[in-house]
Amino acid sequence: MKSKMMSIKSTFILIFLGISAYAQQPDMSLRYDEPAKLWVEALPVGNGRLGAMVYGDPDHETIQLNENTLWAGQPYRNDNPQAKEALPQVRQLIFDGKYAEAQDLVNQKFFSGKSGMPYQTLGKLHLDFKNVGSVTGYSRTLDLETAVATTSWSRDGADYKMEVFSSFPDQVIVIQLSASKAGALNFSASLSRQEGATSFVDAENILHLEGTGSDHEGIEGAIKFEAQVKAKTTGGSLLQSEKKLEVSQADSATLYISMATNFKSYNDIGGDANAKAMAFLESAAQKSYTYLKEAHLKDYQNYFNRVQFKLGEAKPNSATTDERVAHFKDGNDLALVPLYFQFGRYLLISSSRPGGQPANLQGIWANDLKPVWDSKYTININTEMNYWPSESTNLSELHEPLIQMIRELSETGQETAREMYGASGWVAHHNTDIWRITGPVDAAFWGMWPMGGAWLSQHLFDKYEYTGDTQFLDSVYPILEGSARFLQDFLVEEPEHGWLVIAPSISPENAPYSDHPESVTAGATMDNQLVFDVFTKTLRASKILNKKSDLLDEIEASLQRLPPMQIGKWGQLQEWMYDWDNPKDNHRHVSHLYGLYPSNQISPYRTPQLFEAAKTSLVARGDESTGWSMGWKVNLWARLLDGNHAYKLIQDQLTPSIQPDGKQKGGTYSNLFDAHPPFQIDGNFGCTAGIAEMLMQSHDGAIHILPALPDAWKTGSITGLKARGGFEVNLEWEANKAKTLEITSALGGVCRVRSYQPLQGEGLIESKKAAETGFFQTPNPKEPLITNPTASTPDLITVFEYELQTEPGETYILTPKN
Ligand code: FUC
Repeated sequence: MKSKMMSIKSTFILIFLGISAYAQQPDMSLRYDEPAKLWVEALPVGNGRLGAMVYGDPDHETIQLNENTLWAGQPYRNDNPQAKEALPQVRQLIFDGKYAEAQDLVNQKFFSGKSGMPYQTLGKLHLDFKNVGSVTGYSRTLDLETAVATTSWSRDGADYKMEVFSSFPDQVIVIQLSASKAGALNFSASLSRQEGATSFVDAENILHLEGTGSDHEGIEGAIKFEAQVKAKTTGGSLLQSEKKLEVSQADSATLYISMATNFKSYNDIGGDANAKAMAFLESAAQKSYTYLKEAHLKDYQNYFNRVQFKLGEAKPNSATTDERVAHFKDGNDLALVPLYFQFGRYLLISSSRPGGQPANLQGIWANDLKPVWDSKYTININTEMNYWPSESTNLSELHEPLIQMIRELSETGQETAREMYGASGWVAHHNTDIWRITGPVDAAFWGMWPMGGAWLSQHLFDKYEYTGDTQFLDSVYPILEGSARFLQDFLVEEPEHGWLVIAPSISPENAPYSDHPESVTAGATMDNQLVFDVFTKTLRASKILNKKSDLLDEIEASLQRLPPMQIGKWGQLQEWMYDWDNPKDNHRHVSHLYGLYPSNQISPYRTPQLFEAAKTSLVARGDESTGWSMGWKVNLWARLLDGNHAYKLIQDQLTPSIQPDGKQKGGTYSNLFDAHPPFQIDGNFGCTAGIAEMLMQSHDGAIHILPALPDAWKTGSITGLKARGGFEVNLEWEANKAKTLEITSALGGVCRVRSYQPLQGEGLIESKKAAETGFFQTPNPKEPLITNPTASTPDLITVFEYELQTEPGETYILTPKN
C-alpha cells in the first residue's frame, strides 16, 4: 500500500512538470492575405452535419453551404442476381487462365448499371457589401484551436470583421459581422444553387432556399432540403426584398444558418426538412453570439485539445499558409508538420460526429451537384483511410459514424450476398453511398471486389483493441461474424495448390500487365490478408465474448488453407497469387502492403523476410503519387521503421498541387486540402495517421516509442496519443532521443514498451519475451512461400523491451537510462 501511495504522489508531480514542458504548441492558424478565388483556397468549417467553405471576400462574399444527408436519388439497390448462375463459369475461366473471358462475363452478369448516387452541395450564401472605398489591412485565417474562420479588413475608415463557425451543440452555422464604426455595416444576403432549388424571404424575415436532390442513373431524386437564414442586427435596419435580406447602417449583425433534409435513415426519407431546420433556427436565434460561440468552443475543444504536438523551436511564422506549403521542402519550417497533423484532426472533428454520416470523399464540403467520384464512399481504401487517425489521435467517438455505416451495410449486404452469390453473411464491393448499396459498381476492372465489407470489418475489432470496450465488441460481434460467414461461403479451392481463395476478385484497381491487362483474378494477396484478419479477429472476439458456433470451427480450419504471402523473383512481396509483379509498376494502390499497414501481419520481429519483401515492393512503387497514396506511404515507411523516408513522403505531400502552368499533381492545395488531384480528404487523414505512426506504434504487441523519428525532427513533444490496450501516451524527445515518456492506463494490465534506447522507471521490468506475447496477441500468418532463394533476411532491429504492470487510471513515467 505504501509503495502505491508513493507512486501516485510522484506521478502527480511529474505530470504537473510534464504539462508545462509540453504546453507550447506552435501557432495553429491557417493564414492568407487575400480572399480565396478557388474553392481549394476557401476555408472549411463544419460540425459533422453542416459544412461551409468560407471565401473571405469583402466585396462579394461567398459561403458555400452543405448538409451531409443531401444526396441524389432515394433508397434503391444495385444487385444483379444473374451473377449467381455465372459464378462457377467465371471461376473456371480464371483457373484456366482465361482472364479476358472471365472479365467479360463478369461485366455482362454482375453489374446493375447503377454505380452510386452523388453527394450534392446545398447552395451558396452571398453577402454583397455596399461599401465602396478600397480595402486595406486584409487578413483571412482559420484558427484550429477555436474552429473559427475569421476575415478582417479596413475600408472607409472602419475596421470590419467576419467570424464563421459551425456549431455542433446548436446545429447551425453562425456568422458574426462587425464594424468598428457605428452604422458602417451595409450588405445584402441571398441564397442560390446551380439548379433544383428556389429561394424566397418569408413574412418573418427569414431567407429560405428549398429544393430536391437530383435524379441519377434512373433513380428519382427524393431528398427534400431546406436552408434558412435569420439575421439579427444591432443598430441600423433590416429590410427584406423578395429574395434578399438587406442590412443597412448596422454596427453588427449575426446570421444564423440552419439546414436540414427529410433524410432519416438509409431506408427512410420520411422526415420534414422545413420543420427540422426551423426548430434548430428558432432555438439558436434566441441565443447571443457570445453564448453560441462559448458553447461551440467547449464542444470543439473537448476533442481538439486532447492532443498537443510541437516540433522544433516554436518560432512565430508570419508567412501565409500557401507560401509555407510552397517552401516546405526547403526544410526550415518544421512547425508546418504539427499544423498539418492537427488540420487532419480538425477535419475529422468537423466532418464526422456521432449520430451522423461518416466523412465522404470530400468530407462534407463537395461543391458540385455531381462531384468527382460522386464524393461517395470508396471502400477499397479511401473511406477506411478517413478513419485511420480516429483512434490513435484520440478521437475515438468520431469513429462512430463509420461503425454505424458498417452496421447498415451488414443489413443491406445480406441481400447482395444471398442474391448475387448464394452466400450467407454480408458483402459489400468497392463503393457505397448514403443508401448503403452493396452491389458492384462501375465495371469489372475496378468493381469486381467483394471485399469492401471485409476491410471495413477490421474497424470493429480495431476500435475494441484501443478501448477494451467489451460491450461495444459484443454489440458489433454479429457484424464481424457475418463478414466471416460470407468469406467462408465465398472461398473456393483453386486447383493448383488446393488453397482456398477469393474469386472472382481484383487487387484493387491494378492489373498484372506484364502477364495480362485484366484485373479479374483469384487469390490476390490483399484478399488473403483480409480473410486472415477477419477470421482471426472473429476467433479472438469469440474467445473474449465466450461465443460458440460451428462457423468458428470452420474458419479455424480454413485459416490453415489460405495462400501464404509469397516472395517473388525480385525479392518483392507478390501482389498476386502468381509472380507477375513488374518492378516498374508505380500504381497508386499498394494493396498487398495492407498486411504491413493498416494490418500487422508483416513485422520486423515476427516475419523478417516478409518485412524485407514489403520494403522491396514499396521502394519499387516509388514515392510521388496521388495524395492518398502518399498518405498511405507515410504510414508504410513508418511501419518499415524508416522515419527519414516517411518524412520524405510528407514533404512530397506538402508540395503545392497547382503548378505554375496550371496543371495539378498529387500534393496540397493552399487551404491544406489534400490533392489526389482533385481534392480528396483521405490524403489529409492518411498523413495525420502516418505522423502519429512515426512517433508511436502499438500494433505489434508493444508500445514502440519513437519508432520512425526522422533525423530532422530533433526536438519535440506530443501528448495524448492513444495506444492499443487502453493506454494514453505523452512523449518528449531531445537530440533525437526520448526524454520523458508518460503512459496512462485506462484498463490496467501489462503494458509492453519497446524503445531504441534503454529506459528506466518505477515498476519497469526488462522483458525478453517475444513480441507476439503482448497485451493483444498478434497472430502470425503462415510461413511465407519464397520463390526466390536469394531473398534477404534483414538484420534484426535492436530494441529494448520492457513490461510494466499497470493499474487503471494511473500514470507511469519512464525516462532514458543514463
Ligand atoms: C479509388 C482510387 C482513385 C480515387 C477514387 C476515389 O478508385 O483508385 O485514385 O481515389 O478511389
